[in-house]
Amino acid sequence: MTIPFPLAPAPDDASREKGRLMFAGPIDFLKGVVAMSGLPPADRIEVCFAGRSNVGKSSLINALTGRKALARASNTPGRTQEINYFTAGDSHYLVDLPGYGYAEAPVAVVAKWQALLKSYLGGRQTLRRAFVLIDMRHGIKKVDDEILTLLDRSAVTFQVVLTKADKIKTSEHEAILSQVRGALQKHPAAYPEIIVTSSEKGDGIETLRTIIATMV
Ligand SMILES: Nc1nc2c(ncn2[C@@H]2O[C@H](COP(=O)(O)OP(=O)(O)OP(=O)(O)O)[C@@H](O)[C@H]2O)c(=O)[nH]1
Ligand SMILES: [Mg+2]
Repeated sequence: MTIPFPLAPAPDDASREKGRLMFAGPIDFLKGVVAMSGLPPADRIEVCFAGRSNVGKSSLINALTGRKALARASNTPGRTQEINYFTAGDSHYLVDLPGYGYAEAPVAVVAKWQALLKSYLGGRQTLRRAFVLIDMRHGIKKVDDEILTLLDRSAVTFQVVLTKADKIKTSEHEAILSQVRGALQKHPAAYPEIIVTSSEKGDGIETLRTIIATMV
């Protein structure tokens, strides 16, 4: 029997080298966007990092680029409140998104950035893939599922990236993976491979670099 939604395989040497080169090259902060009208020209491959507040989006971008503070990461949920664009060479945009499912900030502020997040996820034509980050300790929750449904409706391919793998025991991985696989079954826009990562320890980072760099 084939497992639905297997783990992404380890990259071969040539692809890994492509990933390494791209992320060793220039990666720069371009701009923070607060309205759809502020998006940069849609002239290259774009991937974004979406997920609940505090799931580790900004930390993952820092791990990918090997820089501690390129994207602002913090223990305070709701740290990223704008759509932050980074350029990787001149071929890709990497996009750090505000988190969803965060209720502690003033209602009007949250509503504004959530609306922007939804417009972006549903309306950016050159968005090639949305990486949806899921905390490996928690699996897919209702708020995540709502975002996945939005991505289905907008026909945006999304790939699940499990984060903070270092925070749970390896023996607990399978149970979480089966919960995630079960939840993905009903999402036609789900890319059929899952990536397990730890920004802290480096797990999965090379694989994710390769996936981004070899995307055409
Ligand atoms: N142990 C461990 N901690 C992590 C990992 N990734 C992120 N964290 C921690 O989780 C917290 C939140 O990380 P961020 O990267 O700021 O999360 P975010 O998703 O960008 O959060 P918002 O911008 O608020 O939506 C920080 O304290 C990070 O150090 C990981 O792989 N392992
Ligand atoms: Mg962030």
